[in-house]
Amino acid sequence: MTETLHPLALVPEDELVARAESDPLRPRFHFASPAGWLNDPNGVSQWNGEYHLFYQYNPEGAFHHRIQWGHATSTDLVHWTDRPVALVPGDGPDDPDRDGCWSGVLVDDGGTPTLVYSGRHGERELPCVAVGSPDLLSWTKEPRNPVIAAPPAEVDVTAFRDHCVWKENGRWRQLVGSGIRGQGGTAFLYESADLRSWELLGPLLVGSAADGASGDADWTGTMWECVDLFSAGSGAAGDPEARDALVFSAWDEGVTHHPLYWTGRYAGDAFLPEALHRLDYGGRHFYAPQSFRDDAGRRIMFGWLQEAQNERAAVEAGWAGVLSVPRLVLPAADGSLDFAPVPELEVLRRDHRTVEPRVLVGPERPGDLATAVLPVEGVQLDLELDAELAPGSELRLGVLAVRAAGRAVEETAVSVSRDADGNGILSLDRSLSSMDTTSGLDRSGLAGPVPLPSGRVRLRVLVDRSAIEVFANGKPLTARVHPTLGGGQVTLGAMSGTVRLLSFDAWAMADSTPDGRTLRP
Ligand code: DQQ
Repeated sequence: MTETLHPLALVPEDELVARAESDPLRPRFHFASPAGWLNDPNGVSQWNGEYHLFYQYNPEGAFHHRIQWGHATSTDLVHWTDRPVALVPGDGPDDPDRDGCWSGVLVDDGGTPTLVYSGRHGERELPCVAVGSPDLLSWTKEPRNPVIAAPPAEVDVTAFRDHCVWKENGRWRQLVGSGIRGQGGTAFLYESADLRSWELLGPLLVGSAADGASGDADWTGTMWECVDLFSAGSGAAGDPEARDALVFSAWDEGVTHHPLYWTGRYAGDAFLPEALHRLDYGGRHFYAPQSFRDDAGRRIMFGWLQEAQNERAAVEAGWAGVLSVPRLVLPAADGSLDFAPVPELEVLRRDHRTVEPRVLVGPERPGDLATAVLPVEGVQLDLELDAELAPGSELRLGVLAVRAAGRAVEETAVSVSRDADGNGILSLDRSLSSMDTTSGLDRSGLAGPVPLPSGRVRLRVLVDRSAIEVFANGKPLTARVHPTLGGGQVTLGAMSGTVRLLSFDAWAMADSTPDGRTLRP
């Protein structure tokens, strides 16, 4: 019998894992699917002490099609074990999820693990429910799916999908991401006694797509994907640092823009916004984040690091998409949120190196180089530095570098600058990060503001082959790069002004995922 392949499935399924595992650009301490396509993190949670990570998965190949729910578990948030696929689209023509099991969450329904997800049928997504066995390894779909039959009547919605579900005063509440045509993104709020029968309470908050332009880094889009409502802080009553946050990913006509969040107050059936913030300066490279509170009371977030290469290149590589490392979400001093890799990640650190404190002085003439190659090298690194920037100075850290005759052949550069007024900017320059001209690489520059109290910056940079996560005083910038030379030099210098390097620590990072995985565990 000849199998009919999806038009994009250039790599036979039995070769996919070998192809993905042999790709030198595949991250080794970030979670990726065994091969094929991965997008949003779903159902992130801790259940009976064990961490669960579900994710949007296509084991047929590195393209988005008839999405399933992959599943992995961990006891330490670092090493993950593949588990059987949790949800696959229904076979029947009328099955509400016959075209995909899209994003959703895991909740504890009186001891029964329960998934709430978006079933896709044709071009429409509707809320569906599945219940799990006590070990969370097999799932049974609710026969009455979809549990909400249609988007709110008399509202012209741009889309209607993705879920945030919680229990409040003994009743379930649910947000479904959406948008009101002609107005902006929104999240519809529902209530239920049993997770099966839902009453619409109304939109929690409606954005305004007319504010700003679609190219703006904080444009809120025409639809809000993957809404996530939580209280950031210790969770203890009366915590003065507590604040509510409504996270969403701004979407417009099929374009995934960037993750944003409102801080403000969730009260009654509404969210009273105080300020809008960019969640990650990498834009679509940290998309569709989802968070949970773990048993220790920490809020932990994962995001999807989209590809910087085109679909053809990803399909040939046999894999696409990787998750961020788990991040702590912390209240920041200015009322926003800060983010940091979970400390558990440090178990992967090897071969500690330091660089002596020194004063870095920018070149006398702009364009000249004042960059030193450090005695640290690798394509899997954890770098931590502390520096003090004088007004008008810029610190530059190059990674994944290959230098010849004092010039970068390939290099990805992280910069922190402080202007004359003391304002800080974190940026990533990918213009020289790859010599590849055939994969349609996204080399756009990425940047955003960082607080620099007294000019001080604590910079943390995680380099994992094609995945880069930067944290500057708690503000993250995530990106993907596709160098061709395999270089791992690290360079440091001042581009202008004077920078005092106070400390620099570097570690090689071990692999967290063994090879030899199977596509359908
Ligand atoms: N991805 C899912 C949707 C969600 C989008 C489909 C965000 O549920 O809206 O794979 O990346």
